[in-house]
Amino acid sequence: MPDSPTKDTLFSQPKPHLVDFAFDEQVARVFPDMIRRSVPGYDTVIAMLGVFAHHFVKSHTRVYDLGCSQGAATLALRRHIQAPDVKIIAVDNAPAMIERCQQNIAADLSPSEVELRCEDILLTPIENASLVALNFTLQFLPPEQRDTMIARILAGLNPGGVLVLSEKICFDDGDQQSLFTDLHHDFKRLNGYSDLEISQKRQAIENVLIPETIAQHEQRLRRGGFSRVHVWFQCFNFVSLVAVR
Ligand code: GEK
Repeated sequence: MPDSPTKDTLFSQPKPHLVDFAFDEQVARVFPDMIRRSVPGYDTVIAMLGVFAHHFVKSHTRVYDLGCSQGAATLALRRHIQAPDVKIIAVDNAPAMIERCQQNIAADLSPSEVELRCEDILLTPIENASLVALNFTLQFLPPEQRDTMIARILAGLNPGGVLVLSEKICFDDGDQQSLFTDLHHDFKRLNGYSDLEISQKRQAIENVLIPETIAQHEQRLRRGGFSRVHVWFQCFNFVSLVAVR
């Protein structure tokens, strides 16, 4: 049977010249399949965003989904916001992602208003926020811009507001790094990716996605001024942290 047009086969053929990974039309077309088959725990993290929304989102505030892609996190948040007069601001700088996000939001009937913005998240004004989601997006910002991003989020969060930060991570301990990398690649293999796909994707993304350790994330969040910082989820080399202002 031929592959479905939305199955991720982008790296299945040998590529003589690998270019850096970009969130273009080709990637956007297969993105929902790609992220589920590539990020262990992705569906759990998305589902639990609904629990964070239920717990933290207050009436008359804003919720931000920074690096929203096609709106999976936005929709999980929106479906569990019970407070009235909440506006969700979903931001991505890839037009091909925002276009699909727009269609997905339009097909959802939850009451909270959603504003979509196609821009760099470093430029998004953040204010009166009760929840900010940075779901696998900070990892794509140049490391020297990450402190600024976190400081902007903290400044825009109301007291008691929360940042949910999900990231691919690396480890100081070489044995742990190689074991968790192997387990991640096994996860991808079991999801149908070939060794060629795994190695070509790895090369294409290595200059674009720069992971940090859990300690680096925790230190940045504490240094920024968050009062409580906890890891609430980890699956191999992927984590999600909750940071309360
Ligand atoms: C999800 N959160 O499904 N400004 C705006 N968007 C950016 C920037 C930037 N500077 N850098 C990267 N992006 C989503 C998954 S994907 C994760 C997030 C992944 C966007 C980029 O265009 C892409 O859509 C998203 O961040 C990262 O819950 O592909 O591993």
